[in-house]
Amino acid sequence: MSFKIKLLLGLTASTILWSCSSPKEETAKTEAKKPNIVIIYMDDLGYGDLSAYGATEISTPNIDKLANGGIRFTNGYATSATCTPSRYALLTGVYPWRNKDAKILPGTAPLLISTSQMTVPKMLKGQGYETGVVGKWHLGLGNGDVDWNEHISPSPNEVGFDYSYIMAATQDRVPTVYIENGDVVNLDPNDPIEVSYDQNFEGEPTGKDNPELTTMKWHHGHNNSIVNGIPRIGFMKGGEAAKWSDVDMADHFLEKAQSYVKSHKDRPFFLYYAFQQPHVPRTPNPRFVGKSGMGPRGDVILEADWMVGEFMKTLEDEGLLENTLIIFSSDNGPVLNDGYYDDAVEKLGDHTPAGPLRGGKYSLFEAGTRVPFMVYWKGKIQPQVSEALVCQLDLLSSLAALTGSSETTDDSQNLMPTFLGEEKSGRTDLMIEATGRTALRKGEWLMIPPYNGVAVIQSVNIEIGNAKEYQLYNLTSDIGQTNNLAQENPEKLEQMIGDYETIRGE
Ligand code: NG6
Ligand code: CA
Repeated sequence: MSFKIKLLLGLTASTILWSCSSPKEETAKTEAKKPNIVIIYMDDLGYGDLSAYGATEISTPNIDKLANGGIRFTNGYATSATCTPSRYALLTGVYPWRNKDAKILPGTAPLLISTSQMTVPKMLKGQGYETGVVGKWHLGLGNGDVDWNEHISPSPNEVGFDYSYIMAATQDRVPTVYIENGDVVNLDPNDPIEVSYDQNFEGEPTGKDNPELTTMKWHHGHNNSIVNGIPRIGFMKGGEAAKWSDVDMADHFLEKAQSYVKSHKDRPFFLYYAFQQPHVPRTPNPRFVGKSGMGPRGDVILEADWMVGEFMKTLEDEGLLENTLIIFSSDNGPVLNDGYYDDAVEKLGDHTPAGPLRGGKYSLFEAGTRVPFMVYWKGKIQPQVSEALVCQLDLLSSLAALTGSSETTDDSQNLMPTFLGEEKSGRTDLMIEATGRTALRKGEWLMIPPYNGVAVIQSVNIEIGNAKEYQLYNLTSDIGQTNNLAQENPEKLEQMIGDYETIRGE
């Protein structure tokens, strides 16, 4: 190369560098100041399931580090007592009862979030973030007619996530495969996948007809296709090579979450890391089997705790801990027998998954929606316990405020100062939801309107909050909701009914 050309190239390069690098560097600097954001989301973890929340029969040292080194909320809520609606609210900042389809979805349901809707990852993308989801999705995929052998769209990638590595619905629902950016992982084109929630495929065994092929016994529901010895909800045929290994699922998601962090450490990133534990089927890896003495439910809580520790180590090793805001919570409260015989009831011992709360998953009583909720940011948040009323619904507006976006919704409140521990108060009220029913929390009061239907779902043995009369509880003096004050306190009840109707728009 001649000197002249070299000079020219050099000049051009330096001109480009000089002229472009300056504003670029500026952007990089501003972006570097923006913290990474991680939401660690458990599935069916109860208010009393962590030692940081008072559990004495189980020890969760890694999750406790987040709780004790950050803010531990004692009035932190999912919007709902089941998965899909809570996840919908978490990601969109919209109350799930505003969307009639926000209920537990089958694996074949269409995408619940509209591609034109604002979401946490979309908002963060607008603020310069890379966005990823790893783990349980359960918000539907496609437009209702998914061909699992083709590229699936819309998927998380069309509602704000640059990267997605997910299971479609739940661990107990087909299809039992991983999906990366809309494509089933390890799919053999010669062995196409077929999925139906209506009828079985000819000649395929089911949990109902072929109990001899199962290694985990179903108790209610869960008697359709058998995968890895576990009978599931829904029918599936083919896709043998793509089927996940249940006992390796937690390790698999951990590895994906860790590599996401490592490959995005130079950008502000948002990672929604959605664990599958301790939802059924509980399938601890062999190295956790028997560790809790409580059967698989306890074992997978220990497994999840270990995963959180490993994930935190990755953030630390990559030098990201001081610049990463971590939110930890659960999508709904605890359940013991949720459809399989897995010793959750038999080996519970003195453990109280709901802590002092009444009810559990599916319930309008507190244990349905009040969940572990903590926010951790090393060096930034002073460790403390907060009694402020906060909800996962508020993350959209709060994270927007944190990152310089003005996005908000009617339902999602900017509680960033509360999440950072700079402010003691939270929401004044919150409408909670359980299997389509709603109840109002306001201040220290909770009002449940009358609902028809069973008081207890017998199969899971949980009181779900139905009663013929109004229920009014003072949660400060009666956290266990044993004393219905509706009759004694007609004025309060009247006010609560009025507020309830205003919020519901009735
Ligand atoms: C229920 C399932 C339960 C669980 C739940 C969803 C039966 C009888 N029960 O319908 O096992 O899968 O749906 O849980 O099928 S959630 O945490 O994803 O909302
Ligand atoms: Ca759940």
